[in-house]
Amino acid sequence: MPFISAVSDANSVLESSPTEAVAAEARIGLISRPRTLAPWLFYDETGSQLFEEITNLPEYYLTRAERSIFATNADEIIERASRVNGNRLPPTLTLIELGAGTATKTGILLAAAVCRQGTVVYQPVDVSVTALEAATRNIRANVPGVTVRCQVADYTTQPLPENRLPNTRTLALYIGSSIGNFTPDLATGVLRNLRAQLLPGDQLLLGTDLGPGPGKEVATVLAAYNDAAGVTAAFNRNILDRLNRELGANFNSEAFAHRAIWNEAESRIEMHLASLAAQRVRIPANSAGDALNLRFSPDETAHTENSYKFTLNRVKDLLASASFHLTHTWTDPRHYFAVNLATAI
Ligand code: AVI
Repeated sequence: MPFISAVSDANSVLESSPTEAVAAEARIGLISRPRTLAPWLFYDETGSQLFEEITNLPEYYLTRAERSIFATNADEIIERASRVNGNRLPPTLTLIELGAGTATKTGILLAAAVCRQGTVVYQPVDVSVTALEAATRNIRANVPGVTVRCQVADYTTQPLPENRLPNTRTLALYIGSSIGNFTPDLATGVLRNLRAQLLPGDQLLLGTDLGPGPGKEVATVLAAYNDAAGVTAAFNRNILDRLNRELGANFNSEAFAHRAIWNEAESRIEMHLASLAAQRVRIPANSAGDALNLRFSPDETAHTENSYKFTLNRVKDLLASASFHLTHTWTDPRHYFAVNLATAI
């Protein structure tokens, strides 16, 4: 799951219990100006279900485009990730997935890996136990030959599983454009943290959403975050409902409008919650401090998410900033999305 605040800040917040982390994050974000609410707050049980719904929306092209790239190129992806220089034995790949969720697209890559090497060890890492249970059920039912070893962890702060066998190579999957939910500096930090746990020659498969350009209108990107059925609006407002449920706050989430805007200068979609009127909200005293009495003026916003959109050059530079060398990129026929393979150097 993505986080937007500084990795070091997120560390200290997330090391506490879930409710304490929510209380601390809400306090830090809601007293700052402009107000913010970190996007990891989206993903309680309701938010995770809403996100699953988003991935099936007609406007949310990202999931379909990435899945189609896997469906067309899975064998080549696995072959390239296994490639060696010279005449050494090809390594056996172990697949680790950061922020695996329910692993719906990953089965395509796992099936290709089983086809190539007979069996495969798959290690999904996620903060959500429920998502990992669903991932395990899904992979066990659909891809024979896979040994699933789950790890409940926040991959931005906690170490990845480590039990490497001889002649194995790690293929780390960081797909779904989750990297796009970090500012550029933090994105480099997340990839450096990953790189520090890999060996030279290990591989990273990075999914990135591409920015508007020839054949991809700004309106297409915007619609993905402002769907007609209002699911993304519900996903955004769920942060406020979550603060009510978990902290006893008294937000009226319907009194906040979902706003998605395209920030051209930063090449990102921003999501905000905008107060529809002058209103007061109270969050009772909790582990993070005294009660908070918040006053929202009409149209005052809380910034909830950034979703960066990339050029291929930007992807290459980002990878290089974390000591990965980009070796191949696959895109869908409309050039909406890119799947990038890189080697740890
Ligand atoms: C998880 N992440 C890549 C999604 C995105 O597209 O930035 C989260 C999301 N926010 C609104 N819709 C989907």
